Amino acid sequence: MKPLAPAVPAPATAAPTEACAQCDVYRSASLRKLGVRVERWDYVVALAGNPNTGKSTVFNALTGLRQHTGNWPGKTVARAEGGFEYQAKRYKLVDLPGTYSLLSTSLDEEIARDFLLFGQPDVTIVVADATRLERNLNLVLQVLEITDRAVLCLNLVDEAKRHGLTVDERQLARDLGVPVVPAAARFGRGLPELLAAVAQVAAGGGRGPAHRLPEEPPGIRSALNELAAKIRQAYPGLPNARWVAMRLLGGDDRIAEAVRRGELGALAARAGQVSDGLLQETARPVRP
Ligand SMILES: Nc1nc2c(ncn2[C@@H]2O[C@H](COP(=O)(O)OP(=O)(O)OP(=O)(O)O)[C@@H](O)[C@H]2O)c(=O)[nH]1
Ligand SMILES: [Mg+2]
Repeated sequence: MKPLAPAVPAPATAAPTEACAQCDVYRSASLRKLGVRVERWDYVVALAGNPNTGKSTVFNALTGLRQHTGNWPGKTVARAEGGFEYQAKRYKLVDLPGTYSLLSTSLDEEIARDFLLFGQPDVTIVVADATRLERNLNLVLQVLEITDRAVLCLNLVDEAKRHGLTVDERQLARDLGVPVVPAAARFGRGLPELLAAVAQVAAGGGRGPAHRLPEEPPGIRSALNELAAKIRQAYPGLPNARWVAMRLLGGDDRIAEAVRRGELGALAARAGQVSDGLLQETARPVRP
């Protein structure tokens, strides 16, 4: 019997070249939205940022889920989780409530702060509003005190352009020591570059010297140094002892409790394992 249609020759496939990795089409094609199916993952990625900056818009675009988005702040009140696969790695993405700071003065701030500190995401994407960069940088700097495994997603660049604002993202990346990706998430712009930057940081690259807040006031310097030294002694390997000391001096009950209950010990152990390369050696397998 004759075939109904002539056989279509298989398309010629060539191995991707180095140039392919720079191409948006190639990069987007390696994204697979996993919705809520994230039982196994290689990396955990947190989405943090001020309210109303487009975190859930980025979350939806990458996972294919439909977190509520809208034109007023405070829509995301608890953390939402979803997943995506990119260049053969599986990522669990956690959408955090919008916060102006991580000083834990409200439930939202506590949820976001606790996740960044105790959840120890492999990468934190801070979504910032390019039209209100100065205000947004407050949170960015606080996040960088906790972790340098971060990517700044400079969102709403379409709005910024409408207002005649441009941001020198290269200079900003140099100043902060983390990748900065301009984006207009509502229109899908910048997302391929964001994925590439996240993958790079997840794999341990992409960062310069971490930005740290300028010198603290001399009045508290010696107390801070003394306390930080004790914390380092008690929890060798803890990546942000100075930040913990600062919070303790600021009377942060949550951190004091974490020190008392030994929760910081678990963090230090994991940080130590990572730096020893133990987790990498076991291929960061895919946690349960
Ligand atoms: N013009 C423009 N609007 C955007 C962009 N990204 C998101 N938005 C819009 O901004 C509004 C807020 O977006 P969300 O994704 O809900 O912001 P969010 O950061 O999750 O907000 P909270 O959960 O309240 O913190 C929505 O109306 C989005 O459609 C963008 O790049 N450009
Ligand atoms: Mg949201």
